[in-house]
Amino acid sequence: MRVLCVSCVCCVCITRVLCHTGALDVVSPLDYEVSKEFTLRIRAQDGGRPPLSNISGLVTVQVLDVNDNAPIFVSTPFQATVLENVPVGYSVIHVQAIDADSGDNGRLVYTLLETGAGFPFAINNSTGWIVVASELDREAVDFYSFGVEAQDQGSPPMASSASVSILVSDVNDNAPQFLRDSYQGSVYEDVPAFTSVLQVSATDRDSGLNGRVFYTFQGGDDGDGDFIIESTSGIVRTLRRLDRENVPLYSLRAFAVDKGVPAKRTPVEIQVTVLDVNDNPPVFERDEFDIFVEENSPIGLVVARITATDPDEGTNAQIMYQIVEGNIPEVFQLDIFSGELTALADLDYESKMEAVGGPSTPFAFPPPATALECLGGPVTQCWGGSGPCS
Ligand SMILES: *[C@@H]1O[C@H](CO)[C@@H](O)[C@H](O)[C@H]1NC(C)=O
Ligand SMILES: *[C@@H]1O[C@H](CO)[C@@H](O)[C@H](O)[C@H]1NC(C)=O
Ligand SMILES: *[C@@H]1O[C@H](CO)[C@@H](O)[C@H](O)[C@H]1NC(C)=O
Ligand SMILES: [Ca+2]
Ligand SMILES: [Ca+2]
Ligand SMILES: [Ca+2]
Ligand SMILES: [Ca+2]
Repeated sequence: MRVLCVSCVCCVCITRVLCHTGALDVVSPLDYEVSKEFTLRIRAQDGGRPPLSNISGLVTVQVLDVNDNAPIFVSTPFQATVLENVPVGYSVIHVQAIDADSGDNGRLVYTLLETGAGFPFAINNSTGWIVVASELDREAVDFYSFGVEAQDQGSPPMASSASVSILVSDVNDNAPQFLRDSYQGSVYEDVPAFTSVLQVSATDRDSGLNGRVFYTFQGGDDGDGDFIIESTSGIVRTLRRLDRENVPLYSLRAFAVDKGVPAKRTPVEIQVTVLDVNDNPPVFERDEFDIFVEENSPIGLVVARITATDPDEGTNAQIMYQIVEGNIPEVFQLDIFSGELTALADLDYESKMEAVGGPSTPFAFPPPATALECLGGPVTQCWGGSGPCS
């Protein structure tokens, strides 16, 4: 029996069945992603009269996948923000591509593009999760932009790429840093309150409030309240009158504090030297010196050493002695520097002495000066006696 014609009974219009030969041709494009399988019912008809046919023949056509779809990234571009202190391994962002193919033709492997050695992000090549691979530091790099590629495992493979940007956000991980290890300044003891002495300055590498610095003595040492520090400028000022004779040197301790939460603070040592002003007159040890000279003392003998002290410093404390009253005729000689009082003749005089503190000429130098009486009376009494007066 010869089959005259084989034709398609129940099928979509993708095939053509040729009569006589029964060859099955594809007449329109197949798409595995649309239909993976076709089931065709075939009619066979003979050339008899009447012709007999049989339509029970079933043909199943399996469409095989070929790699004809490239991966497609969804929701590009990818953007993420990550805190700079997240641990290594932290998942930052999921980049995902889809591939309509099946099997290896749709199995995607992700890689990062344009990333050199030491790049702080890595991608899980199967999931597409981008993770932190090494410690981040916003103060070094605060923004990353790179590419990511998804490649299927078809043959030949198809790939597509997308861009990823990651913003590294700040954490208060830097303490303020002073520009110098310590600060030194000096100020005269007589300056008015609120005189500026010096300025300290610190920087903070963080951003925003984490990097905004203010200054304070709180928790440090403000010289028992003798100094203040301006919180924004860092200028150290006197808060009241100083006294070098009381405190010649201040060792202060200030802090630079940022406004992060929690705040970071850095201490710094500040030395303030108080410079002397000639604000103290010399002071005699006593108001009165009673000097007794023995009977047969030779003329020219040092009968006393007058001493005064001056709490000031340097030339402000250099004392010169002079007799200001009562030495007429000249019976005493007072050494201007040593204060040695020498008798030049018989003693029967009231004398007045002055000690002048301060540099340059003792006479022209302005006060303070203290006059002191040296009483000659008792000396006269004792002149002829032996031993102290009674
Ligand atoms: C069609 O062919 C099948 C398989 O050879 C057979 O079993 C069946 O009886 C035939 N049908 C007719 C109507 O001849
Ligand atoms: C990628 O992610 C999968 C699923 O979470 C995990 O099993 C695998 O270990 C990861 N690969 C790497 C290299 O981390
Ligand atoms: C994916 O990553 C794993 C672990 O790093 C590696 O062993 C594997 O070879 C990678 N696969 C491809 C296709 O690169
Ligand atoms: Ca594919
Ligand atoms: Ca900081
Ligand atoms: Ca920081
Ligand atoms: Ca002084």
